[in-house]
Amino acid sequence: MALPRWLTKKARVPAGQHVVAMFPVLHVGPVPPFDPATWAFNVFGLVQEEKVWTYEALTSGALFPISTVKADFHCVTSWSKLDNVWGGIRFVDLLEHIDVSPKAHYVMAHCEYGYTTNLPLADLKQPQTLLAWQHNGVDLDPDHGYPLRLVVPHLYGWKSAKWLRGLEFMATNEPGYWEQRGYHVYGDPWRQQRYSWDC
Ligand SMILES: Nc1nc2c(c(=O)[nH]1)N[C@H]1C(S)=C(S)[C@@H](COP(=O)(O)O)O[C@H]1N2
Ligand SMILES: [Mo]
Repeated sequence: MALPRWLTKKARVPAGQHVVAMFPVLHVGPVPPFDPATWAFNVFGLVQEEKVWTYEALTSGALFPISTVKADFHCVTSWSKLDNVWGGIRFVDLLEHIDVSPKAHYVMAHCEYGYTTNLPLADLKQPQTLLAWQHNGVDLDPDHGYPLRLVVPHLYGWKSAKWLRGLEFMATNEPGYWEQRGYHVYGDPWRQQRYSWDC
């Protein structure tokens, strides 16, 4: 009988990836400043009612339960960082407070300075998908996305949008920042979906 994938570290690393010990910082553009007094999280698009939450409302634990998820992280540039413990709120717990139109099947993540990435709603609904502000028990470094980042560990790292400011519900799968520049529209590391021409 084959060993389950999680029993061996080697089996947890997709083809074309290598494990790193440190936590690389990778993004385009500068690291944005954060002012909790003016920061707001916006939910818009195909929803019955648009929502705006303050940082306090989102992260206090009063509206949305705080969860941790342990997961490996795979960047398309070939590094993988194993065993990250992310802290934040699960997308599914956020969804409890959003009246999504039945026409919505995709979501665009919107970040500071215009970075975007597109995801199927079904992938955001996976229990390991978080809106996170902690990594390994401490607040994220601003470099790694503080005050809020998406963590979608089953897809390549560019989908784990840092400095997240909103989610737009959409009927069609519109390409985000890297997807418009040749990256794969879905980005499954287990199928090496790096570029748009990969199956
Ligand atoms: N806003 C924003 N989020 C982003 C990026 C970016 O350029 N801008 N880069 C992505 C890429 S390609 C990767 S691999 C991860 C890296 O996360 P890290 O810097 O915390 O390791 O962030 C993702 N999130
Ligand atoms: Mo990446």
